[in-house]
Amino acid sequence: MEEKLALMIEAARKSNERALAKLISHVEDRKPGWKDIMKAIYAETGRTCVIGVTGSPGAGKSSLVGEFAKQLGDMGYTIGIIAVDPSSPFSGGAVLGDRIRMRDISTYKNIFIRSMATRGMLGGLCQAARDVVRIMDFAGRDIVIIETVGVGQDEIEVVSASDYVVLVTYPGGGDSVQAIKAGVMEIADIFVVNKCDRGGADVIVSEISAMLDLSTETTEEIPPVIKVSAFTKEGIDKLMEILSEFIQKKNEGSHYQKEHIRQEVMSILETEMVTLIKEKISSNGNMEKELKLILSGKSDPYSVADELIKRFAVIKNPKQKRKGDFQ
Ligand SMILES: Nc1nc2c(ncn2[C@@H]2O[C@H](COP(=O)(O)OP(=O)(O)OP(=O)(O)O)[C@@H](O)[C@H]2O)c(=O)[nH]1
Ligand SMILES: [Mg+2]
Repeated sequence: MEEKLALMIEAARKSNERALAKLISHVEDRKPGWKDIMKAIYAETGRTCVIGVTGSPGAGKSSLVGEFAKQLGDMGYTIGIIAVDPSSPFSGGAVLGDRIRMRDISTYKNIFIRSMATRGMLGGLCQAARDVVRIMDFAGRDIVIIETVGVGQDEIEVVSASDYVVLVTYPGGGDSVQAIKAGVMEIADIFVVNKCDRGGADVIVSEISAMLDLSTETTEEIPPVIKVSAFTKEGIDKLMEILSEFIQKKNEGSHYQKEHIRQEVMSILETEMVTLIKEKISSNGNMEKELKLILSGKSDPYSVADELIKRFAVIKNPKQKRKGDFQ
């Protein structure tokens, strides 16, 4: 490994925030040596408790994350926050709002904040988030909180890779309970109804509880549903109590671990395979020959895809490599 990278790792190990930020950028941008960094730090990770916070836009996720990050910081934990920005042009205002709210807490010495775009993440958003979590973990963050708007499949995947998932909703958010995306409901470990200072929260709490009663198997534990207000701080104590239990449980060993690792290896494989095949294709005439065959009616996209997979991704006998096979 390059000496510069080794030095960066060494400084991040000692919790140097500049080195931590640089290391994250290096890996996020997939600069040369990124994988060596991840390999080098892996053995020293796995300690951090990862809390995913998701929910409808404007539910108060950032306000709540700010609140419990401060409290956890005061309890002596070091915190990393990953704010996954909705990079859609429609939510430009929300991103700015996030930054302002996040700025309030970024002056806390125990809190390190990192924003992440949802688009254009090399290697996929979920893997990028996992990598950032892991680097923060290596740099000694006890707790990493990931905030995402629970709208896209990618984002659901991001939170599902967390140890615990907090789902935030609020009264007045339209058809709030119906708005909870299928797929998020199942992965939530706690349901938080925010903005209870406004009224109407009890109705949402009962609706969610009724829904959980119906959908949860009798052998499963029903996740808690609590109402809070990031403004008046009502219910925040209860929320902190539950989060502390999560953190405690994580320290005793997470049952998700094996499944998470399986998913991670699959996701790394998927992106690496696609990258490799793309490279092979572009250095082998960029499919010009095959495209001509399709255009002239002599082949079709399905057969070409099959043929390219055979040619570039399947090594039948590694000793007899053909030209164009993976090296
Ligand atoms: N009345 C009331 N308003 C709140 C509460 N918490 C947050 N808000 C307001 O709700 C709006 C959205 O809050 P955010 O914390 O940015 O919500 P978010 O879920 O992070 O929003 P996005 O990241 O844009 O999806 C802001 O105007 C907050 O001031 C609360 O407990 N009560
Ligand atoms: Mg937010």
